[in-house]
Amino acid sequence: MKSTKSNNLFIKAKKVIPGGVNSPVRAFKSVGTTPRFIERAKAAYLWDVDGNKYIDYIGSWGPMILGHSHPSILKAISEKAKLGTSFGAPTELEVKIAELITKMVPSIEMLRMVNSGTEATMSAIRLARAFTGRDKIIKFDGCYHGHADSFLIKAGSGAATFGTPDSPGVTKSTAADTLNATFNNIESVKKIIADHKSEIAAIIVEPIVGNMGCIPPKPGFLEALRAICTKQKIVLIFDEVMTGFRVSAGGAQELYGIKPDLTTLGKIIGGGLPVGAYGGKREMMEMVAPNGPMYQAGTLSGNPLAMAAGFEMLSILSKNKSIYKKIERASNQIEEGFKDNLRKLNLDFVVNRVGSMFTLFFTDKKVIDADSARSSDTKLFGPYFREMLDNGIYLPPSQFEAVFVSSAHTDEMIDKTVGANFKSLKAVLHLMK
Ligand code: KE4
Repeated sequence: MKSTKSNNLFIKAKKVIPGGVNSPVRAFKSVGTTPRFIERAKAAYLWDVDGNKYIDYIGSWGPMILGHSHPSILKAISEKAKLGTSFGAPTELEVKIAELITKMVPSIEMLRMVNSGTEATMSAIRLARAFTGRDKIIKFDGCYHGHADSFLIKAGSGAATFGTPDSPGVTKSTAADTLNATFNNIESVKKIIADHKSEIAAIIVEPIVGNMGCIPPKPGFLEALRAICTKQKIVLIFDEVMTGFRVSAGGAQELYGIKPDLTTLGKIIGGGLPVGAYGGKREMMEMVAPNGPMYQAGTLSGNPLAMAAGFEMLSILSKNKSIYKKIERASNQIEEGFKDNLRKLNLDFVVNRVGSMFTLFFTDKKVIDADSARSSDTKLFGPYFREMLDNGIYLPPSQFEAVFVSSAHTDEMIDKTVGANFKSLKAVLHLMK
């Protein structure tokens, strides 16, 4: 596939944008090829500026569960745009989408709209700190909650439970308030709580991890988190920016029947436009300004165009639960096809899947946490990614991201994808250790 125009654009982009992209993962840094500059998208297809066509499994990193350029979402945006784009004042649609979300996700009694998942998670931990009067938070090694300082903290070395900054510019004092536990390891959580009695404001978790690649919770893990938080009066925050409305209409909390205290949302909630939200128990949310003392604000929060896209997306999902059955069937077809290919090639790589989120890990270890995910052969992932791209399959350009299937992925596309997977694995076999 030629990529002349993308290559030329990338050269120009790197002169005026850091790394040539407006979000790092888009730079294809870990897969050793030039990012494709996308011109347009429709259903499950993308076309790049060189005219190449791809079956898309990124879906804008989650929002495109109904496929791209969905007619009624485009219509909702264009109709709303005729009435103006932003007022900086309350609108009826904000009330309607908030009411719809509180119906779809019953643990959310009240919510506040923001403009990204990062804003949602940073606001949620501020609220948890305000509500409890405590400073520290527990996150899980390998989970990603956006780029706020409190989250860019990697696990301390060895037994140290104190985190260390995972990026220059994050201060040591900020890092001291973020403690890293191990996903799927409840003992690691108990140890941190024992070491930091009554200092912990919140535990924030991706209930199904997408940011180490897809890692499901072990049976009982989320239940144990819920029990510990209830007992210790720690705020349990489910970061459902990725899983919200993705794995079911009520998110991971509906799938696993767990009620968090606060939930953060993003991606699908905006129907492809910039929207995040945080919400949960009324007694907590009432603390948010202007009702209460916890400050949080945003010029474009609840923006009419974004609300129009999000309300249409959520309305479709809430009224047509059969969409989830359709996506489940398609995702299962891909998973079984990939596993068939692995058997034929005598490879024991791991496929983790929950609903329409899945990851093929280039490792033979069960992937249950950050360490096991990191045992993947990332040197092999790059050539595999490039083979798939050349076969017209557009995967997330990192071993540590989830693949997303939409309701627009057809049987024909899935057959092509499974076929490309076999060809690509075969092509890189010689590189395997
Ligand atoms: P945003 O600020 O990117 O809207 O959301 C941050 C965020 C928070 N929580 C979870 C569970 C998330 O997955 C994300 C963002 N996800 C990444 C993809 N893994 C966004 C892609 C990117 O950074 O460009």
